[in-house]
Amino acid sequence: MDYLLTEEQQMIRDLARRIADEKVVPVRAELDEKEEFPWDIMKVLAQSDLFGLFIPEEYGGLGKGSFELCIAVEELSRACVGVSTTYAANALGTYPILLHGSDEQKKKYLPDIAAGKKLVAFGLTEANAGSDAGGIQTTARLEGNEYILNGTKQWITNGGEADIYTIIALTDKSKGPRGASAFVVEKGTPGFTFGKKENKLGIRSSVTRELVFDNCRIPKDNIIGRDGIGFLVTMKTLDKSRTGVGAQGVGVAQGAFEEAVKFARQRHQFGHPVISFQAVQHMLADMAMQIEAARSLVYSVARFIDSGAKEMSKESAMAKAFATDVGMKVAVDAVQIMGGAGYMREYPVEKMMRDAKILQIYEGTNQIQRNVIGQEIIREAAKKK
Ligand code: COS
Repeated sequence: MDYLLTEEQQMIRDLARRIADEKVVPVRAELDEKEEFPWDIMKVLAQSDLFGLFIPEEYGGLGKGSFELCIAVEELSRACVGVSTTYAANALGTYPILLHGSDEQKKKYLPDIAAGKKLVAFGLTEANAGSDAGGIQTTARLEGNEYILNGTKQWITNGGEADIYTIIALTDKSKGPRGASAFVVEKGTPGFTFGKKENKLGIRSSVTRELVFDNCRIPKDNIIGRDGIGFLVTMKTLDKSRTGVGAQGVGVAQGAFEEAVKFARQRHQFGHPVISFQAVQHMLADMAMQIEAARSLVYSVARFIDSGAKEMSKESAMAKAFATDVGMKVAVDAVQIMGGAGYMREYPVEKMMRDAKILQIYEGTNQIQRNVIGQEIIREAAKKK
């Protein structure tokens, strides 16, 4: 389908696809097997200016929006969701600074992020605060000109590899979520260390690690926005980033679909290529329809966000849930079409299936997305009354 990309958007797609085909596809199985962080690929993305896509020109970026970021994320995901997660989580971690940071913070951090010199991670989740993001326990106590952080963040993408961390912590425990604030914490700050590295089902080249804060002192000025708006910063950040997770769903679905078509043309059974059987054609037809529907939704929502929309929770949640459910379904169906071969490590679809699962879980499970959509439906209905 023609999505009427501008010449520039098409160039971004071509660039990201070339990097995916030439640099990611040849190494993805090995990165997955060895759980190796894709630094070499990150360097190529940096040299190609793709880290600066969504960062304003005044801070050294290309000044593009969610749409262009989604295109790049989709193309990388078509090759490897482990790699695209590393890249997309960088944007997730940057959004708090971009959306609520001071001009000084933007000047200090964004140029290095745009140049791909420094990688970012977002630290919200804790052992007892996953879907219930308001239940975090990490604290930040103000003492003189410093905040002192204590607590442990769990399952943090890019943990240990990133240089810059945007961290959500409670400045006033008695207020619950309304007592949360957001901070920038730099790697190497005394009292900030890295704990357990997770061994995962999929996205194994993406690193997932604990962040441990033990009387970690950071300058008072590292607060993002003001005291008490940490939950809002979190929600606005997730509203912006969830469409990108949807783009990952579209990308992995596209990658798995292409593998299934290629295989079904080559594989002969009963004297015919299996693609000639209607049972297989119908599966491929459903996959193709679902991919175009997911892509259309993700692109529409990304364009809506870039139009300057202030409220996008419902739309972002729809794009995330729909497109990642499609990503999972199409990856499973690709394995099914390829049969025994699909199940083997020799072919890429078993990895795509393992990778796709996380998309239905992280940045808010798809059940939480449906909660967000449901709450908005109720709000809209109440307004009309
Ligand atoms: N934008 C602005 N404000 C928002 C918001 C949004 N998108 N979503 C919620 N809020 C506000 C609410 O308006 C409410 O404000 P008041 O206290 O002033 O009324 C406050 O935040 C709490 O909202 P709510 O009552 O809906 O929160 P819950 O405790 O029920 O938690 C959340 C629901 C939003 C936390 C849950 O739906 C969610 O998104 N969980 C997943 C978190 C997640 O993605 N974790 C993974 C992150 S790792 S990358």
